[in-house]
Amino acid sequence: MLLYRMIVAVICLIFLALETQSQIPSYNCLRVCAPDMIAIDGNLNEPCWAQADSIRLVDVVTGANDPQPTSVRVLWDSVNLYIGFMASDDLIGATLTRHDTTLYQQDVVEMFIDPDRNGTDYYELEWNCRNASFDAYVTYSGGSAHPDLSWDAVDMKSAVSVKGTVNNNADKDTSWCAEIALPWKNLTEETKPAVPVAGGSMKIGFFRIELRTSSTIYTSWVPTGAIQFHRPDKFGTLRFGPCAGTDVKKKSQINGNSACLQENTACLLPLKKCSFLNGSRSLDLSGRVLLPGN
Ligand SMILES: [Ca+2]
Ligand SMILES: [Ca+2]
Ligand SMILES: [Ca+2]
Repeated sequence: MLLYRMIVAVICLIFLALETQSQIPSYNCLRVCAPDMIAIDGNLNEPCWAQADSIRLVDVVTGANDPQPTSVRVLWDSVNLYIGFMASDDLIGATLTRHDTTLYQQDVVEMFIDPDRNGTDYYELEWNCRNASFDAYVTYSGGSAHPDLSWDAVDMKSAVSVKGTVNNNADKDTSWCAEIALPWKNLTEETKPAVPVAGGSMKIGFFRIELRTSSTIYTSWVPTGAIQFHRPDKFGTLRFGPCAGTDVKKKSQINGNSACLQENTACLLPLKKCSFLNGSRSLDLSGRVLLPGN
């Protein structure tokens, strides 16, 4: 009888673990397949962004939808991780403008990224509507996060656009948008640069803090059940999608085939079969670069 109960308990624990695991979402991150396709100007109007899936943040405690939605899109290439936050907001405001100040005490969007997925150290980055940024290398142990603000993403580029007026409560605003390029070379976790590979993955979290007139709203990609963002076990999975080929150089090198030009302007997979000026390469439907004779 005791053995039977132990077997049942083990089975229940396995199902519980599987269920918990299944609650952690995954994001298929498309690769930007040509250089200089994204201008970091605070506008997500490049065709790449339109093709990227959108994550909607939810209440970090309850998982409920936020009446002022926040969407996050992510892209990658061998140089950068690209992040686009679009934050609906009828009351846009922030007064902090200096780097590494307490941006999290005001309206802010945040990303935590754990390149080696170990859950014991990761990077925390934040941006506000003034394009001020905060970045820290966080060690996590015993359920506590220990941020080191001396770490800076020195080559990170960000830009913000605002539909509305900042720090003017007399009118009704619409939204603000942060567009970011975070170079992999800055993520030297445990002294090893983070190098994404197609088919590989990292752990990542997205968050937002909104100061309302009478409350503060905390949202997250994955609810943690408490007003607590530092839960690396609740980070989602960022999966790196395949690339049409690093051989694809610039739009100007692409043959005048309008379909190909359009596809490559979008710079994402899958691509139609395209010919290039030198006639030596084309792309198949899976986006692979085909060599002559293939
Ligand atoms: Ca842009
Ligand atoms: Ca780590
Ligand atoms: Ca810093």
